[in-house]
Amino acid sequence: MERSSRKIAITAMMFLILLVSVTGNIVNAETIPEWVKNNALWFGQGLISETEFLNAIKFLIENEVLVIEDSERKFFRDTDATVIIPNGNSDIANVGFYLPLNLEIPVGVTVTWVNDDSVQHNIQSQDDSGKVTDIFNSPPLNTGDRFEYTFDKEGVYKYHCSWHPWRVGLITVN
Ligand SMILES: [Cu+2]
Repeated sequence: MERSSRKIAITAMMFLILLVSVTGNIVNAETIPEWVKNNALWFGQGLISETEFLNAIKFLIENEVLVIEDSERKFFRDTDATVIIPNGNSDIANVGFYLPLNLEIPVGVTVTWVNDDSVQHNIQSQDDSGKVTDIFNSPPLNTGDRFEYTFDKEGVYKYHCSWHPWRVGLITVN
């Protein structure tokens, strides 16, 4: 009897894990409280309802015993990146490098350049010799203007501003 109820409990726990893996990936599974284990056991024995069993799972998620990766949120977090054109960027004597100077991103990320400088700039993709290429080319960007480009291929992309060509930045797409 003891052995068969344990077998049922294992089945219930496997169901729990399956349920979670359908919803998302388990990133972190910490100690499961005794009462939740009991709930799984009782559910397997038909002593508690499905609702009570699901409430136990809900408890694990709400208290971050089971951490589910929110693929939706991950999507938003990983698909945006920003490069700031800082104030003073136009002056060759200044430190005003792009922030960050080398942005590393995974494939599929949309990069937004933001002009925080008091003067106009643009963003032009360039080849290794500094010649403008047609991969991404922004119009003139006034203070506060933004320019977006989505990187769909791996590689190291260099860019500069055609009015201040000594300002070269890098986007590394892995
Ligand atoms: Cu410029």
